[in-house]
Amino acid sequence: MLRFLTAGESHGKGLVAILEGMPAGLHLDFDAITEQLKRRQGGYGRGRRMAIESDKAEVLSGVRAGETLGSPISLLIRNKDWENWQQTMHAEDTPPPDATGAIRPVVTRPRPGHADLAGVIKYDRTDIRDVLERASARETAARVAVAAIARQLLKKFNVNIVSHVYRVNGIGLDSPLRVTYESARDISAESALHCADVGAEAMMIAEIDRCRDAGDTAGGAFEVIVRGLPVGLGSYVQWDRKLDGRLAQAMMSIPAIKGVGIGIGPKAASVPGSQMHDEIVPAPGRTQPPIGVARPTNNAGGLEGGVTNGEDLRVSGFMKPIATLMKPLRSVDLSVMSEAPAVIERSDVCAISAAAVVGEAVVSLVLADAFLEKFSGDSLGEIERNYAAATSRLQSRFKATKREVGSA
Ligand code: EPS
Repeated sequence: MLRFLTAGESHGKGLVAILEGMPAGLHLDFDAITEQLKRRQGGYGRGRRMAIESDKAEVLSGVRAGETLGSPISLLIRNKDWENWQQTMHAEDTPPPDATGAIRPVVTRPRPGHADLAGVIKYDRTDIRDVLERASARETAARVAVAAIARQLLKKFNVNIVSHVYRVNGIGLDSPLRVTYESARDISAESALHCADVGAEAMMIAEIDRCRDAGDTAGGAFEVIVRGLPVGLGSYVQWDRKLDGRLAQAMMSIPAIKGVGIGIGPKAASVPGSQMHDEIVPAPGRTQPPIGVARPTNNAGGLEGGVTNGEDLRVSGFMKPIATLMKPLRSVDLSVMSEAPAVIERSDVCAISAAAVVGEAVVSLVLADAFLEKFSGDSLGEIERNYAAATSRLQSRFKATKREVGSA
């Protein structure tokens, strides 16, 4: 079982994560972890915080001389912004004598759409800062870091994960299925929004500008596409083993994600069966995976019965607009219980590009877990042997079927 926990406040010393269940013997590419963290920080519409940070994960345990040991891998991402917050965010009773930064006032006016109100009531706090610091999407940096390790395991088995942003508010492409794996893979790292369609991207950027000028915020939609998955990850035999359910839980745990789609997604409710289901045709030469059949369409998004079926996995995420508005919505000042505008915290206008990178991350973690379930082993070598045995079993099975059909 692959599992992880994260900790850390947005303006505390840093974020930490522990990843357990990675096999021993995986050679880690540290630059690839930094690369994923950098991708998460980018995208048109991000706020000033991202100009302060240049996220990098220090590996504290579980790796020796570049190779995983099978023991828990712990990571630390330091917050550069900590030096501006020590007087406000110190863990000690009183700020240490050398504490830097300003003393910030207590936050008492909850933002509609953020965890502020529910959080202060649930945890019985008076300062909303005690809630927003952990509810902040800054936490996703820790998930991206552990997922960067999970995706290195998947890559060893030729599983590749890409994403694309296809909508900002109501503007953009009507369906993510119009974008191929190849065109999502080939989007430049420098692209402003990581959209596969340059014309649509220009309109989406204009929408973000419009929102910024109006003191408003934007949400959007993205899709994660995974190529190279073996058939048979997940299972239909029990509710909590269905891979679509596991992916949905992971995607919905990303801050501000309000909906998840697999393949055609919610549109599945609006088309007849003849237009929904992906016909099965013979493909005797197919090697990736070697199952002897193919699908001309992929509305199912690579999953049937909660099990991977050999087609690209396609998972989309729908993000609500950021909850901090520069032209704030009505709220209540909880210190005096009278109407007041919601607090304005530094924030992003739109974080859809970052959400897409986080989407890739959570999908990687679910898939690595399901992969280890199927081909389990304590070392990479053991997993490789299990994987090779399963592949050769498929090859011989579908070769045999072809011969039988031919001789009939
Ligand atoms: C974020 C860090 C935060 C925000 C954003 C995401 O930094 P700060 O609060 O210092 O500006 O930019 O968080 C939110 C939008 C939110 O609502 O919490 C990050 O690292 O992704």
